[in-house]
Amino acid sequence: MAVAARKTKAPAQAKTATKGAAKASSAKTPAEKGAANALSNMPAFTREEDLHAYYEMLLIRRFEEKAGQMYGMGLIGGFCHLYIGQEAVVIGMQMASKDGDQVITGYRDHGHMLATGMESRGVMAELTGRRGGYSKGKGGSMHMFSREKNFYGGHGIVGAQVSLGAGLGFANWYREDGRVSMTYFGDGAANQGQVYESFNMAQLWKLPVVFVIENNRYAMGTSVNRASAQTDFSKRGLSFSIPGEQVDGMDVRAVRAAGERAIAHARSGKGPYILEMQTYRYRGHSMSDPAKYRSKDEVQRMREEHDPIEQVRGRLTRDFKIAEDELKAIDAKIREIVNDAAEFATHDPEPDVSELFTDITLEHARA
Ligand SMILES: Cc1ncc(C[n+]2csc(CCOP(=O)(O)OP(=O)(O)O)c2C)c(N)n1
Ligand SMILES: [Mg+2]
Repeated sequence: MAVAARKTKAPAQAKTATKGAAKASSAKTPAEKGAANALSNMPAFTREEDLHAYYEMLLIRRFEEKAGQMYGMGLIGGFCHLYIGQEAVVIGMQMASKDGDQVITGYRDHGHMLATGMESRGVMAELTGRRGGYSKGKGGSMHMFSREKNFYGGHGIVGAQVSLGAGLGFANWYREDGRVSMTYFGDGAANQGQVYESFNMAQLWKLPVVFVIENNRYAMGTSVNRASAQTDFSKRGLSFSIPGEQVDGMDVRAVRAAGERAIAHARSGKGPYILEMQTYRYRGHSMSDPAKYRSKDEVQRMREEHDPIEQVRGRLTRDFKIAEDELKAIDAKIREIVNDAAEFATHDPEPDVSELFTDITLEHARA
């Protein structure tokens, strides 16, 4: 009933949608875009904003490097998908968002958790299956949540988070609380059927959702060109008149600028918005992937020419004259946080056996 009543209030947005889609058609490849960005009128960051972005992205990078090491040492079991290379996406989006906005993503989720302010200790201890972990050591890498930080997981089923993210948007719209659901998924997930059911409903009801497609060019070992009939993901909402943009996801400034446009659109009641973040993962799909489907040169080129952290570092030293020592101090502080998390995650006890019978549906059925 509330749905019908509120639906009539939502203004038609056909105009905005056509405009956004038309813009997307002229998009360039990430490499071209990276080069163009250097010359174009990219909205500049202040010194403080660049320092903030640097700190936040480096925290994710160092955390993930440590997680990779700990996996190698046998301290982390199961699957472990690292976010190295993609840091600018979630950090730029967080810089564009407001307190209360929600984040939901797939299994490549450690960066999103840290970006929402979840503690390194709790995330690392969950990876090692210890009781101080966010899911008491019972969920692992793909199953962490924090209602306090508005992080809604952590989902191992490809595409599942898209419908759930639309659901978060529905709750926001129903409660009229002004929040926006930022729903992240990959280029591979973008080919899932439920994504389009979610797009349809989100646009029909003008739900405040930003669909962030992290196009890192591969879905496990399959390149985007082999798996997708339409590789311009900003156009994936055309049938539903959802506007979309392609964004240089390696440049945190481009991400924040696009994030601000998309979030403003969603928050103002105009409905969902799609952002295709053109990004790249440096590591394999998961820790068990030797990544033989791509050349070492390709990875090396992305690292050397487009690294999101190096871009900010360059601006800090060149434009803001930040001394090397100051950057080293930031790095040292981050290493301390990450080492502390690793130490905690190594020595915290495993959950008690009795925990096998808590947090399960049966518990509530009995009560
Ligand atoms: C429904 C479902 N199908 C298949 C899988 C196996 N699987 C796990 S990750 C993945 C690839 C997804 O790639 P993408 O969406 O591009 O995300 P990325 O790993 O690149 O971040 C697949 C097929 C799964 N987990 N769930
Ligand atoms: Mg992918």
